Amino acid sequence: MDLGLYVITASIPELGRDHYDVAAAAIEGGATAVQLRVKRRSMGEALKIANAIRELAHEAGVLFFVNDHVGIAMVSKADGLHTGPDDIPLAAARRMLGKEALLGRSTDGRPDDAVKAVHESASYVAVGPVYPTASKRTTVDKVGTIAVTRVKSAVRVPVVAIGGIDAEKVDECIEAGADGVAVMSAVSAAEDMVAATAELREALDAARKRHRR
Ligand code: TZP
Ligand code: MG
Repeated sequence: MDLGLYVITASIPELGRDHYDVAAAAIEGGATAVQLRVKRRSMGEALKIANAIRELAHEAGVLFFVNDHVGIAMVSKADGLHTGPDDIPLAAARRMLGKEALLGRSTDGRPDDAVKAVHESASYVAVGPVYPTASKRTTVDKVGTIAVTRVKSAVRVPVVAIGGIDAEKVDECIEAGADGVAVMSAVSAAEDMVAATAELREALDAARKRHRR
């Protein structure tokens, strides 16, 4: 499971971009995982988008995750589901999706929460927002890379840093112990999404080399 460069989709109508366009560019640019994060669509529409992204991702050997919607993850044959504390409980998602499914959990960096998520069968945990972000309303402004380090030393599953990350911040996230970085606006709002993904990938590869990951 390579969660090194994990791109989360967004729909940006002003830029003429929808979830599929973001995922396609991310896959072309070198993402190792993509997540469909739809918040305001009919389930029928979300499923169509999920199927299209899954096909593209799997052709390229890229992991495909669905945010929130366990049914969409199941029917689209996603590799996994990503949830937060207000979504379906991990144990229920595990029962529905089976033992092979990759289950991701958002945490705000408290090691106890991450440990609990792993006990409840999370396959990886996301920690954030590491830096301030406008992409999600969060209870804390930022948790910093120190939260990544703390969580990493508390769990054995991969830890993904998220929130306000761009190519320049990749190195410090990896140095802090992250197995990967998750980005939304750094790709979806970039003028050239493929180039932005490639730049993030280059930063990831260099950071992994530098910190021997
Ligand atoms: N969870 C914590 S921060 C965040 C999510 C989904 C938003 C990440 O978006 P960006 O644009 O990369 O800061
Ligand atoms: Mg959620």
